[in-house]
Amino acid sequence: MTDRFAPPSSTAPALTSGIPEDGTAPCPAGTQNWCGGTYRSIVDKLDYIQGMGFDAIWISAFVENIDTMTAYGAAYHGYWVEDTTQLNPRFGDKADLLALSAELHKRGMFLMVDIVVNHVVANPAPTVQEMIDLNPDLLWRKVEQYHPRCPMDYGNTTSVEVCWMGDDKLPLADVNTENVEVIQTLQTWIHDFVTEFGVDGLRIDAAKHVRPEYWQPFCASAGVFCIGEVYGSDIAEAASFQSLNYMDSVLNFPTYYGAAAAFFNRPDAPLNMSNLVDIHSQVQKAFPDVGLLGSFLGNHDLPRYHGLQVDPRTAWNALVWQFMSDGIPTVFYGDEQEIGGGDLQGRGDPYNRPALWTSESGNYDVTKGTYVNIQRLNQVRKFLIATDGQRDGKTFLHNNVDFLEWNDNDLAFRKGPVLVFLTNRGSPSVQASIGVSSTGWKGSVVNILECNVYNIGSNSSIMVSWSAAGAGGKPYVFMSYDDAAATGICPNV
Ligand code: ABC
Ligand code: CA
Repeated sequence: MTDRFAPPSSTAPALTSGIPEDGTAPCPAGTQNWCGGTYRSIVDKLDYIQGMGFDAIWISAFVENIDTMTAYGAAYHGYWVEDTTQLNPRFGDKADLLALSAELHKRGMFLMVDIVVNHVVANPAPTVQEMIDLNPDLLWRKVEQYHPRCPMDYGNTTSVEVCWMGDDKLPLADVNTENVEVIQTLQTWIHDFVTEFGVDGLRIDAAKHVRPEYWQPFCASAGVFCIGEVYGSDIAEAASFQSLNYMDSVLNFPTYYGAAAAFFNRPDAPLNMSNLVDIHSQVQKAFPDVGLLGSFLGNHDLPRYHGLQVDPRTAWNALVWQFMSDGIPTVFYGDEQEIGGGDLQGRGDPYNRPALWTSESGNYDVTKGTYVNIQRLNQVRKFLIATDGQRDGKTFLHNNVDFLEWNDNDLAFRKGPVLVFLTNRGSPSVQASIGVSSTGWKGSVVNILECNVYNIGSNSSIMVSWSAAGAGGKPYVFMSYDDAAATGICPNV
């Protein structure tokens, strides 16, 4: 989230109105105004991102937004688009965005941008014509370029596609994505934009709110990886975006809900690992390629999991699940600093979007537990991916998670060359263990998370227990001894 991720940069002049003058100005959680982050600020903090091992960033929506106060504050998040074809001057100018793109590519990293096509936001008016007349900056200036206003019924597909999001205080005017002029303008724009700025991927906002056939030619025109936001637990709906070739991929909301149930569900519901196994098994059947799905434990709309009274070891298990299972892991800025924000009813916005440069947000601490855990997991992934073609019949990228043993608390799964053991039992030691036989391994293997060496038992079996003092609730990622040695991660291996 460009406005919130990094403080106003000393390398760029700060905009004035309503923006704190420097990075020390208070911008506490819940602020619905500009905090002043820009593309230059992101450049300043790329070492911090790359230090965790990430090789891509996803920046929030970047086009011209309504720039007056609304019933829900200012458009710091970028989703209240007026004109898709113009850059939002709040985040810098063309040269700044080009500089961000160039700096990423210089580092061998990629740029994904958030695209909002479905709606525009304007000062509300009784009719569409009046809305257009009142708001000279709107790109779409003809009544027929909008769908007639209707309240959205989330249970009805047509309504989801053509009705208006938002509410009476701030309606999100639904663009008529059947209108030929709209279709052509947007296709030309995305092609030119991606080309000019060297964009590598698109995160498509509100993808299910546009008739899905719209996206194939749009993404073809962009010519880059497209990943859609299909918010909800409906597996068939999400999978159709990939199976019917509307776009390459979607953010994996269904498995997110499974992971939430397994690792950090609300305190009123017991944690349930079996639910994750059940949901993700269905996801594997429904999607042609789960390896391309975006996996996540939170985003700018969801409550922060570190705020949900999750045991820290259980949160670590959730992270291991995300990074060692199917898909492309994405991490919402600040989760690496273990910040909270959001409520127990599933609401995140606006408390989940603090400025990261305040002391309550951790101030880019590179020794923070989750920062370091992500670093380790990315190191392991990078090794596995770089050597992926070298193991007969076992690939980390192309073998889907194979669930081996599980109950409501514990899970053992294989993904290509690694064997993972997880639990949601939490930090206190308990009499519990889980084992797998016929692993195909002999001799010893290594838990790459902590560099401890384990002996393989008879029957090629391996077992972990959470009963020893200090061992409560820990995750395990086993690799063959040779693989572990080749990672260079463990001085003792
Ligand atoms: C503002 C204020 C809020 C206020 C709200 C009314 O207005 O900030 O405090 O409550 C942007 C801004 C927001 C802003 C909104 C509206 O615009 O970021 O701050 O909220 O003005 C995307 C983006 C999101 C963005 C928009 C709009 C779209 O990620 O940041 O919001 O450009 C729906 C949409 C989804 C959208 C999301 C916010 O709303 O589908 O595209 N996200 C159900 C529905 C979902 C729905 C979701 C949340 O609720 O199926 O379609 O998402 O409302 C599961 C069920 C699910 C269910 C979930 C909650 O529970 O299986 O179906 O999802 O168990
Ligand atoms: Ca729509």
